[in-house]
Amino acid sequence: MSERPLGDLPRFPAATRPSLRRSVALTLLLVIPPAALIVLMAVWPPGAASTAEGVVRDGVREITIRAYTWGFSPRVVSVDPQETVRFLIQSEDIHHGFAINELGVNVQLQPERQTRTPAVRADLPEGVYTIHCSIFCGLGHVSMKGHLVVGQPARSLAGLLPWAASLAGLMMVAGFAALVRREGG
Ligand SMILES: [Cu+2]
Repeated sequence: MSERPLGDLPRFPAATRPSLRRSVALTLLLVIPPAALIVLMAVWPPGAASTAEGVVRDGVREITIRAYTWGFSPRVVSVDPQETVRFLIQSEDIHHGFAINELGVNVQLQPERQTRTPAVRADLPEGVYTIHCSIFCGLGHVSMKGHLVVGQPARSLAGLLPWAASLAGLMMVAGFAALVRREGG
């Protein structure tokens, strides 16, 4: 083996195969944990465990929510169809917004203060609606979201779409990274 002339050394395949195997392993290592996390979050939203109950006062259910950089707690709020609700939102830090387009709710939250929305009736078809921050509050602003669940909607495939898209995006980035590594060495 050590007697083999230099000219016989397999150059290209020997040089690329181990590095390809390494980059595939690295890619899997980088992709699997976040992908598992995305799938987990899609099928089992952690916020669902802490759905807000609220207190009924004069026929209006008052639901208390904390807003912070960058999220809402609880992340999921469930109401009954046609129920009248009011949100009491406490900003834990800076200016945020609290908006549910379908209910016509959009309030500004003052830093470290509680803001009450008007009482609104959940006159909506059963389903999942987005709660979002409506005031730009930095890097994570676009991800500052929650869900309003009206009634008991069946879990729809459409709800999984954003997660599937995230997963696809992650795979593309990983694939590209593997390709670059392969090209590079
Ligand atoms: Cu924001």
